[in-house]
Amino acid sequence: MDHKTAEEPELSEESTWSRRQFLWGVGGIAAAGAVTLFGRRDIVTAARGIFGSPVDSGSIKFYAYDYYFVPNYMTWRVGDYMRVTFQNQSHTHWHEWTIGRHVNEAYFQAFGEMSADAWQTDFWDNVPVTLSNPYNIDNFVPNKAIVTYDGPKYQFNIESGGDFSPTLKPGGSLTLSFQVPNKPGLWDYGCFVQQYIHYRTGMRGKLMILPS
Ligand SMILES: [Cu+2]
Repeated sequence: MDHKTAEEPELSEESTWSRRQFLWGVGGIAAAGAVTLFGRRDIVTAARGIFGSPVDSGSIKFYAYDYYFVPNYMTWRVGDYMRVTFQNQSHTHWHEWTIGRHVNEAYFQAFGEMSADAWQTDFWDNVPVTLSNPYNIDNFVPNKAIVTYDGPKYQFNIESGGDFSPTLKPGGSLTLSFQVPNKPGLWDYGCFVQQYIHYRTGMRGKLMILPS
């Protein structure tokens, strides 16, 4: 699908997807278009670099920008303990972090009754994870993860529906601590804010999980 022409209909459509209450931020659409090429190049880089990349473990930082992730590929190993601090570096935009397989591409063109599930398989299903240090959390959807909250629950703005996803306001951050589950292989991650525009313009990456 040609993403440049495909964006056009969405510009004239009002968002009807309200689950996460995402805002069509001022200038957000134009900015999303402007970074399209950069996003594409990042994907190519990710595909090249994913094999043989160093294995992350322990404490790592994971950043959201407009509209890409740093890093845009990661390698984890089954059984390793991870403490990922997810931080939204944008001053203007909300961003989320989801991990899964098989993006529901039909929704790229969907309006109205659009499901909030971006992935057919959610990586976090049945995965124990502890959330801590919430700051400027817009909402958090646990889906089927086994979540422990470090601190008062209201700070996490827990919602239901859709994939496991912390969504951070501009400048927000959150730490996710977990043991890499026995789900080896290649996974994708992405941000589906603003009806997939973030994802389509480059806000995605690859996660390789090595067997233990
Ligand atoms: Cu985003």
